[in-house]
Amino acid sequence: MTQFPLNIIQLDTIDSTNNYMKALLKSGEPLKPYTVVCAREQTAGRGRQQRAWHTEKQNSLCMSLCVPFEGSPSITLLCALGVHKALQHFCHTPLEIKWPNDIIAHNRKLCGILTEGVNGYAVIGIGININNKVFPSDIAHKATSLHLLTGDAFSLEETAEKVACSVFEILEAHHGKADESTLRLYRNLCANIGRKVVWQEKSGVATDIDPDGSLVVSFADKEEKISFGEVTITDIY
Ligand code: BTX
Repeated sequence: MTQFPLNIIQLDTIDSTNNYMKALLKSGEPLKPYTVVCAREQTAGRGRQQRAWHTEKQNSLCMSLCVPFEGSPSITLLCALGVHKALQHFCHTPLEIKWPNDIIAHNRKLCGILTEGVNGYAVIGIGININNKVFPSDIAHKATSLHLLTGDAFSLEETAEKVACSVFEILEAHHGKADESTLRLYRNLCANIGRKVVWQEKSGVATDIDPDGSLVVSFADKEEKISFGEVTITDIY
């Protein structure tokens, strides 16, 4: 894996590393290349649609990085592939991607990614359960961690560096846009494909990933390309 000269801003406690990165970008201060914001503790971590993201001091990794946004929504798929590649090095359990960008193992969420746009940049927030042993009751049935998967303890710093380098590597190699080779890789890792899914209370079967990054779902009446909203896989969380 390519080593990038990361500029890591290590924070102790922050509301959200994505908020911190967005404020940096809005301030107009030039950012050093390969800047990564990491926090030991996040007090108001966010998922998509303003859902809460749970983190635990010392055990959870919360980090944000940013890249100039070239305009393709498929950047989200590339980020998921970059994180997947880095995390798969740490465990033997086959990891999958739940569209668009959860990393899952045994049908449980190991990592969530929140991509937001600001001032021509994509801010990519990555939350990974690393050394967590237990989770709050509302997510206990759907969360897992690298520790629970392997029995090992991991360095948050080392994991952050590997994940950041892997994401920068794939984004640079493909100019922030999924191409045929990355789409093929994504389809092979995507947990949705071939399974029953529900979107906006309609059931269907996910059949493909479109080059623009949307999920193709075959419903009883027609096929649709889904680019937003929550898609639930029927038999998992
Ligand atoms: P999401 O909206 O797909 O997932 C959020 C949902 O996942 C929650 O509603 C809850 O059910 C479940 N959940 C919450 N915390 C966890 C967890 N630790 N493990 C497993 N499941 C959980 C996913 O959003 C995107 C998350 C991005 C988080 C990063 S952390 C760094 C950056 N800063 C920030 O505020 N957000 C990002």
